[in-house]
Amino acid sequence: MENKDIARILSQTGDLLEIAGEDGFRIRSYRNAAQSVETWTERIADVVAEPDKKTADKKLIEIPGVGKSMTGHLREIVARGSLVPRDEVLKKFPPTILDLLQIRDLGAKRIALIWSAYHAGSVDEVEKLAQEGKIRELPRMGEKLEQNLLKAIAIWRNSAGRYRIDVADNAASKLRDYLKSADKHVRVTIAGSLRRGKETIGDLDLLVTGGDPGKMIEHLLKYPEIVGEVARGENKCSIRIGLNMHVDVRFLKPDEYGSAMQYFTGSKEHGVALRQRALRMGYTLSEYGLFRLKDESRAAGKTEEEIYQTLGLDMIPPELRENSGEIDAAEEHRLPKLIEPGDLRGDVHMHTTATDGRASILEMAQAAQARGLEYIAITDHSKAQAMNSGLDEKAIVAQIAEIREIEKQMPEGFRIFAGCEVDILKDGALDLDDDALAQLDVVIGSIHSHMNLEPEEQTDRLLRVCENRYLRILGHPTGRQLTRRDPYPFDFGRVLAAVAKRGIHMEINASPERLDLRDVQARMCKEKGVKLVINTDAHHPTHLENARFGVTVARRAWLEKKDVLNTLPASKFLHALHRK
Ligand code: DGT
Ligand code: CA
Ligand code: CA
Ligand code: ZN
Repeated sequence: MENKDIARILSQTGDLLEIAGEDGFRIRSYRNAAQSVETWTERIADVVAEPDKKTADKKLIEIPGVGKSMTGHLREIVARGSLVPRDEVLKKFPPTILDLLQIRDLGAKRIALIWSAYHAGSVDEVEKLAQEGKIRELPRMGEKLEQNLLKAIAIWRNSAGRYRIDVADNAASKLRDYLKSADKHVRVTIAGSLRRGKETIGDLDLLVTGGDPGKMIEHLLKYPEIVGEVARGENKCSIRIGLNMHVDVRFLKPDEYGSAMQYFTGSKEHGVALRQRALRMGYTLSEYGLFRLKDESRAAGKTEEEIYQTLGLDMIPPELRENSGEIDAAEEHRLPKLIEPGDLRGDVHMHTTATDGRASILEMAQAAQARGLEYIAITDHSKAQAMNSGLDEKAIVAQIAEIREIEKQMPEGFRIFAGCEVDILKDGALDLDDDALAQLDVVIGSIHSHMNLEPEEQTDRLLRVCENRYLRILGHPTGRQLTRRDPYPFDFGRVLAAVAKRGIHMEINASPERLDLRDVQARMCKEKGVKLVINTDAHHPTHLENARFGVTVARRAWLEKKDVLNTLPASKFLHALHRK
């Protein structure tokens, strides 16, 4: 269990207490603890596991907002995924109340009001109330909120039960390591949508070979993070782990490993197309192997490469297996040589304590250098982001000077560019005057407000900002937040054309909450000759590692190294960024 899982259970407890009308002090104590647990750098599950309870408790009490009784709660959460006060308060409601907490625009206060007025404790019930216009009758709620609520519920239904790629990736790696620890001959491969790098993951699919399936299943069922067994067969076992994530584990014979990997990596559509091709060529392809139709003899199966090769195809990287042209390209030897994480040399979107980041300029630069990068840009918010203490012209000019000084403290050759994530205002103007913009190395324009304009107006706003000669990168261009917020509606094709014409670059924002642009749109950019920049939008040094998720999106978009601007060394990057 990770700190953020623990934090989620604590904040849920606070929310449930609020819905139940408990007193503010208890609610605050859970929320405070949740906040500091979430950002605590040491893994709390590891501290709890230390053999010496006294030293462990001492460490736990160091966490702000954690006192004696809270250390007990932390231990209980790590041990069984809940705590008594949560279980107690949850008894007052139908368990579906937890779903309501996931709906954006709701929150504990509003759920409490809805519950006390209508005794509605599920998404279905609240949706019905909103449709009937009954939510607007409650204090401070109104028709607008009712509409937003209906939209938020639709988004929730679409994404419910799907996990962000970072969450799935972390859970899968841990389970893989655990399975491998059983025996040194065991091989474990992560298959399914996670191997294809999809932006959200429905469930995990793991393939295991080497080792006795019966014994391996026994080992699997002792996994500490298991919360339930779903199904168990001779060569297959499905479990639930952590916060109820479903996992399918399959145990395979070595000579079937390649065909099973091929089958269970998917996508379903790619698999169907490949099996049709096999039939046309006189084979039958299944998870057990590739067999000749005429005499049922085995033609391939041990490795994926050999299957693709026998079918006359170059090896297709998992990220491309969506039946969107990859089979023809593999036949004609024109698959792209996909970009790799190690190709990135810089990261030019990140925040510091000057606005809403949590580390200094120097700390961000040192962390980037330690990760092997050669340059970064500091891009704090502009003044329209008053809530995040956005910088005005004067503050930006001062920060530029500060950056030039701090760059000198870095080892020879490492560059810190001065940038800004400038708000795109409602009318399409940038939020800083030209004098300030002209002094910046990297100007990213992003929309953070007025996301609900009519599509026409939103398109005009974006077209207008593309006319600004200082804009070099369009930041998180569609504004979506995975499982939380749809993109703001606008005409992507028209904006892309304007971006292409003005020599502006599109961002692939690698934050797993965004992944924006998404794969299909990034591929459209490549087709229009627009270069991409893969940025982490880091607010903390640890976020720099999210770059790999951006690379995954880029790979799914068929991008090569040359399609991504920040694969260039620093001076060439800067030059290319400003070329129009
Ligand atoms: P997910 O879990 O919703 O994110 O997506 P996947 O792609 O991981 O789907 P999942 O877990 O249902 O199945 C894993 C792979 O197994 C899938 O990508 C392809 C294969 N597969 C599963 N069911 C079928 C099926 O009915 N037909 C075919 N051709 N392949 C299937
Ligand atoms: Ca899956
Ligand atoms: Ca599955
Ligand atoms: Zn932003």
